[in-house]
Amino acid sequence: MDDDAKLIEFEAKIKRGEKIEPKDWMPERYRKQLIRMMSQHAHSEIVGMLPEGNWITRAPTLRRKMGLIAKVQDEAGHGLYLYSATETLGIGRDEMVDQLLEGKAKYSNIFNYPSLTWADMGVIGWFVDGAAIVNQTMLARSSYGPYSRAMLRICAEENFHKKQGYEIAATLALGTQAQKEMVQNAVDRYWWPSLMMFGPSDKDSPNTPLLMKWKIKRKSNDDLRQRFIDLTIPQAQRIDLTIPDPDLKLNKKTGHWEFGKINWDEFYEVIRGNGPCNKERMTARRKAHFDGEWVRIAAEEYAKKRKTNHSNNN
Ligand code: FAQ
Repeated sequence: MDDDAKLIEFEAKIKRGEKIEPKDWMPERYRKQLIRMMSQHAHSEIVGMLPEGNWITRAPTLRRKMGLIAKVQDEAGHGLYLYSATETLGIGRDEMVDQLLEGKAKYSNIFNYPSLTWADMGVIGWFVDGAAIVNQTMLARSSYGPYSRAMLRICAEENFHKKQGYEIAATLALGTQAQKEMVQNAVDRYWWPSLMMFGPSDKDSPNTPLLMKWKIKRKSNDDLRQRFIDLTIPQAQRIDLTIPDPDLKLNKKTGHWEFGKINWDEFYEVIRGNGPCNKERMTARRKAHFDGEWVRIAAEEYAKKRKTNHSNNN
């Protein structure tokens, strides 16, 4: 079969709702788009451990500390599934990690904001994991088999994270005046950057048309953002917290919440590397990589030794 015929078969397969698997033929642009998106996603999970990791030693109770440790560990696991899934596309993990450490790779805008108080642990779980679930439930139906399967497992874990976050936020919101002010302040700081997590508006999103054509993405950035807003506002109302948007209005005809203008200049500044914490995050990642060198060497030596023992025994 020539490439044109292969492309027709590839697109027919996607149309029939079948998954594309690593050994199947795929157009180079499909492979490249997946590597771009999945590696960014893997990096986001790993960098995303930093704002919350920062609070493990200061969690207010043992129960909260255990929950937070488990959450941060889950995010590391998500990074590992995603790096492994991306490796099925023919790129090495070392190469992806180098791209991140050299500042050539993107990761989610949201992790370049500081986590200033314990309330941020609640609001990050509620908003950031909440946004991730909305996005990733859609990606669990992605046309690429390894990505969609990784998403199923990740979404199950993110659901716990979101519940844990909302429970922290609700506890503070129903607590003392100082606790209520602390959680409202976290909501004020995290609301708009959380909306930006879904990416630019559809009209300014260069990757969406191709991603949707090949069913890597099943819904557009704006549609997912709207779904997140519609789900989250009643949750905020239930615990008497105010969303910092004076233009929010329920459109009774459509059933959707209309919202104010997103500051896209801020978004582009953050993803260009000029957000409040970009430099701090990359310095922390580089240090962790450098400090972990001996572990990588030991693991490689151990793997080599096991291989030699195995071949000697056979
Ligand atoms: N941040 O054409 P589009 C999590 C870039 S996981 C940074 O619309 P696309 C779990 C985009 O890369 C969060 N950059 O792009 C957790 C592109 O640049 P490029 C991560 C962004 O791919 C919780 C350019 O803008 N989730 O939080 C962002 O169609 C708590 C134009 O954009 C995923 O990665 C952004 N927010 O749509 C972990 C999900 N948005 O590459 C720890 C998978 C856009 O051409 C703690 N990814 N850009 O140079 C996706 O669903 C999509 O890639 C989007 C962007 C929706 C993020």
